[in-house]
Amino acid sequence: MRERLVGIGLLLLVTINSQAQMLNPITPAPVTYESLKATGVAIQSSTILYYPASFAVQANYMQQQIEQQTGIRLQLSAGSPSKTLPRIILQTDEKSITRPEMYHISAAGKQVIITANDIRGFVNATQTLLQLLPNKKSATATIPAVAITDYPQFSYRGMHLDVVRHIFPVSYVKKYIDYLAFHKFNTFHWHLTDDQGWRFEVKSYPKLNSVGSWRDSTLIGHFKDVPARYERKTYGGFYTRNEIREVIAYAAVRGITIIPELDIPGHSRATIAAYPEFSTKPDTTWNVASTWGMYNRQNNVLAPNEASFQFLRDIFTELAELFPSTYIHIGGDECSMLWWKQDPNTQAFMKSKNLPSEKALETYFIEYVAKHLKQLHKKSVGWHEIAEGDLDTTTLIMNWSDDKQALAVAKKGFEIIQTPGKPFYFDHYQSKDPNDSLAIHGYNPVENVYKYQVVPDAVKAAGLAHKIIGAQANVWTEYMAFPTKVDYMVFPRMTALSENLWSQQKDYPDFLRRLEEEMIPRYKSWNSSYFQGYKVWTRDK
Ligand code: TNX
Repeated sequence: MRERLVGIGLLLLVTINSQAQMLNPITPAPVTYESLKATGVAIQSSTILYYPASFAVQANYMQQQIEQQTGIRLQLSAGSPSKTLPRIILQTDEKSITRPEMYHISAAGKQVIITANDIRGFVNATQTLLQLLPNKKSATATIPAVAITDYPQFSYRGMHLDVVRHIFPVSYVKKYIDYLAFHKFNTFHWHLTDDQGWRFEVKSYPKLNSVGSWRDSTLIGHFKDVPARYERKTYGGFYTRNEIREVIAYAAVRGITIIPELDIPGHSRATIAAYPEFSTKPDTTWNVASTWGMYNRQNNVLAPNEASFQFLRDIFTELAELFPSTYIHIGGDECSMLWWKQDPNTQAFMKSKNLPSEKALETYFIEYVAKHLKQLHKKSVGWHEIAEGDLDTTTLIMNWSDDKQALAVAKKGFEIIQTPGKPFYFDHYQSKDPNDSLAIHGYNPVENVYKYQVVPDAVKAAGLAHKIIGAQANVWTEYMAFPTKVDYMVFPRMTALSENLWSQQKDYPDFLRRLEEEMIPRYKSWNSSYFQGYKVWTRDK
């Protein structure tokens, strides 16, 4: 009898609770979100934020972010919490925090407790806290009574940015990193070199900057337009070593790893413009490319000679010294075989090394650099074209093709980051409106990004699901000349991707509700020119 009464009591409680229940406002959706039957925690400038000394940087970050959003500057204290209320306590706990990047928030009455064990855990909790707080300035603000437990589905959650086809100011690169942190991504893939320019300051080969960082003109319109039109104006630039250090430090506070990419042995036109001796025709004066879609159209490959290999050792050493990331991206995509086929010296080199094909020569280049990086205690990442030959399977593979390719690479033993052109290329259109702003081609609406299955069925069926460690979207900037255009192309797709990668439970209608109610106002407060037609341009159109 007593048990039955308790049962009824519980039922009542649940009903009352669900009446008072606040729908989850957080994106990406947390693992558990429980709205508590209690009063929320009102914070103001006298509220103290207590933190463990080892997470001082993240406590500062949290203080700064809350102030930026609400105008309330919390007091910081590294000491053990006094009895003064209200208070926010950051703490670590080996028992309840069982995995990387995990956090727990409980807020009720006069106290918020945030538990995490690593930098990313506290950074992730900060983003959730920001979404619990009102997005406006006031003297006091209330954090609703909640209990949240949260951790990511995939360990690699990345966004890429091509700063070659167009370069963006350091201030925007930082803003982009803020976008990533807000969406609980953990990796920024910085595409620093390509045919159209060299974008980081180098000590050992100064002409990479004085020559390779600049092009004399830039294509106007689509690269397939006939006739092609150009803006005849010098365009370019590069990030100084100090600027790069500044960006790395900025990202580190936010738990974001930066993987820099230096794309070889193709996509090297800017390199051979600066140093023709690394090309298959050393007597040629090459220009830095001013058009896009170079594959098989213009010579842009490194030649396999001693000068080139010395260059690769030096330049990757510089890169590895500058960037703390364990992983360095060495490119390897779209390497045209044509120029190697036509060059007698390259053919002689292949013969001397017993390389049966140009494809094998490409693998030779990649292996050469991967081995060098290993000596520098770095690991390599490359586009899926490199997953051939005897390449060491510690190299991480980014698959920009389809599910079949993912399966083939997984079968070879590699770990994979999924970046399929469909739907994770954010340089593709997100509408079929003929008046939409110029993009590369294709149709990748936000719904496709949300619903794409990162681990394809075929990979699961082969028992290789564990080989897929996560995914990323790529932002190639041929048709994005300004930050406003980048914002337009990435939002709301970046938000959809973040939930696809973070959350186990997906619910598209609920995502759209949060997008409308919570995220669009955020985009606006970031002054972001997001794509507005996301509800019209769905998967079926
Ligand atoms: C292919 S996919 C590229 C980029 C282009 C992009 C345009 C890959 C690794 N390389 O160089 O910018 O297509 O969508």
